[in-house]
Order: sequence, then C-alpha cells, then structure tokens
Amino acid sequence: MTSAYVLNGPNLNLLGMREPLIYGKATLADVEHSCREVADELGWSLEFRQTNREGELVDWIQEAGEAQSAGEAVGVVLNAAAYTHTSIALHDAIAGSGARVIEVHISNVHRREPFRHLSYVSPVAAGIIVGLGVAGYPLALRALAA
Ligand code: CA2
Repeated sequence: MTSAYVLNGPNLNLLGMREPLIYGKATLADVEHSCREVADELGWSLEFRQTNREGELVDWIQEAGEAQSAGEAVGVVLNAAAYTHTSIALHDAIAGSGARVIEVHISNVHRREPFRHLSYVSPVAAGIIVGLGVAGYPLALRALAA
C-alpha cells in the first residue's frame, strides 16, 4: 500500500497541553486522527511520527525519499517546528533525498517574531501551508494527492 509520511519536530508532543492561544486545543493525537481519516479515504497507509531530535527527522526524510523513489510513498507533510528556522541539515536532507515535502505550520509564523520568518525548509518544499491551525495537516495530505 502506498504510504504518506507526516513528520513532526520538537515540542509538538506538547500540542494541546500548553500555549492554546497560539496553537489551539487539539492534541497531536487529534492531529493524527484527522490525518488517518484522510489517508484512509485516499487509500494510503500513514507514517505519523514526532521527534525532538534533528537527526531523527533527517533519517525519516531520507527514508521517505527512498520510499518515494521506489514508488511506495507519495511524500511528506512536515512540521519541523523550531528546526524549520535553524536546520541546514533538514534543508539538505529534503534536497538530497528528493522527498516531496509540504511544509506545515499551525501558527502564522509571519505574524510572529522575526526569527520565525526564515525557513530553511521553504526553498525545498513543494508547497507551504501556514497559519490555518491543525486543519493545515489534512489539507497538506490532500495536496500530496493532487
Ligand atoms: O506554528 C507551528 O506549527 C510551528 O512550527 C510550531 C513550532 C514553532 O517553533 C514554529 O516557529 C512554528 C513550535 C512547536 C512547539 O509546539 C508547542 C505546542 C504547545 C506547547 C508548547 C510548544
């Protein structure tokens, strides 16, 4: 079965538990549930993961790129969280693996602190969904189907 990856970066395990004014009340388990509904509808299996470690995200991007090259995956929905703004390693992993990535941010990073305005992911992303809350995740999965 074709798979889709949804990869989440540091601190997103806290979603719904802190900072509800910025990130809303949904938990990461809620996000996974909404992604599974869309994946089921599209006939895909879902690899939904979260890590606080930059290198683990790099490993997963490479894995997704290899699966995509083998025709076994459609791409990646990536919320790299704070690594978005710091990680050349992630940028290189996306570019080097050829993984098709839709970048997602729950909050509108452009309305926030200037250090959130730079993304190392955006130049190698196929598309970007920002500021639509957790609704951005299933929308990004649908974009992978298009
Ligand atoms: O808006 C987003 O989705 C972000 O990727 C979230 C990151 C932030 O560093 C990016 O600039 C924008 C932060 C994820 C941490 O999530 C938390 C959720 C609840 C409580 C604490 C952190």
